Amino acid sequence: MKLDRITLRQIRMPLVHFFETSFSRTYSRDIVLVEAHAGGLTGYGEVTAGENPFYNEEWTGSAWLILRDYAAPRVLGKPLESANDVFPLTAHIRGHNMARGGLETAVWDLFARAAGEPLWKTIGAGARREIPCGVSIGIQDSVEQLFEKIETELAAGYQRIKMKIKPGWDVDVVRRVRERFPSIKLMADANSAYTLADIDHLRKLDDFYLMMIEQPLAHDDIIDHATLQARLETPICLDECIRTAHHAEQAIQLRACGIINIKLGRVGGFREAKRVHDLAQAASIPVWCGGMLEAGIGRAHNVALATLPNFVLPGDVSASKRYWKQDIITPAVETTARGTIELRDEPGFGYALDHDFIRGVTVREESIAL
Ligand code: OSB
Ligand code: MG
Repeated sequence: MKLDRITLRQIRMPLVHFFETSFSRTYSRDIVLVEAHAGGLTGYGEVTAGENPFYNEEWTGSAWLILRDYAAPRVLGKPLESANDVFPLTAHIRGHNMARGGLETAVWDLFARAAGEPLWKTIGAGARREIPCGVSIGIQDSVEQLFEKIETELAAGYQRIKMKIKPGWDVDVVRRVRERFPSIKLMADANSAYTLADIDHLRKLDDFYLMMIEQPLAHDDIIDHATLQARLETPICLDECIRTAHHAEQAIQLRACGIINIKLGRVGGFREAKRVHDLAQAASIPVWCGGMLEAGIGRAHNVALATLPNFVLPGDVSASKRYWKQDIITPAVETTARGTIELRDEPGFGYALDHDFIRGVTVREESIAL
């Protein structure tokens, strides 16, 4: 197969509720969608970069330029035996994994559609028919608001609660949540808000039998996490700093974490995500699928990924309606009363695109052709 055209489309959609992490508060998303065209067929990908370079170095604007000027020209017209060939074609680009991943995942979807099979099958997954779901709840204006959100999500059936923490919204808030909800599966995500100077403070979180503490230290550090893990009972889960399978290897070797959050964009797509998955599985490190406030395409890709066998913990992949008044796919992604998302068997990522709606939320569009 050869791609004859790649279309980039930036959509803008307000979130139903703002989402606050230790690095910023987001009210509205600007998302780059990638369409990979070959011989009349189209595959769809979604870039998971945020609106600002605060989670990692990428943002909507950088992803657009990397895709247009570097990634698309390297893949267009090249003979592709399988979607596995895309990752190496863009590997000369340093970093920018989310931009590269937007195109890579579109080509996986394209190959699935060409084969008339669901994406989960094309990527070699499908170890379960439904994926266990948790939710990620942002920093709120008050602890009462946080309690309310947790109540709502538990009532909806979600299997675990992740709460965002930052200095000033951490030990005391976690203590109150734990007192109020003594038996829920609970975890905290710091998005790199601490340093080793905070070891004694972070150790206080050991009192609350959290499932894990996600990315407490620097976004680009593995070694300090190993130092911290040796002093913490609670397992550390790495997110930001696992950008390649090699990073996963090093983190495992150094005992920097007990758990890994895998995000498709952060590692550049399905090929590298599967390598991280396989390495973690071989080392008995469980993984789960992270989220980046995706619209429907990215969400559906996450569902497919999370059916690989070692995705044994509930992830951050949840129902479309938690994010969007209307999603770009139909039906919207929904959860069962048991807090799962069921796998679909349609060719490709499994949902239909709402093209009219997508056109209505598009703020720019550009095609790169041979
Ligand atoms: O660290 O997992 C994170 C959202 C944006 C950037 C980083 C993160 C998150 C989330 C939200 O936690 C997960 C989701 O609900 O999509
Ligand atoms: Mg995280």
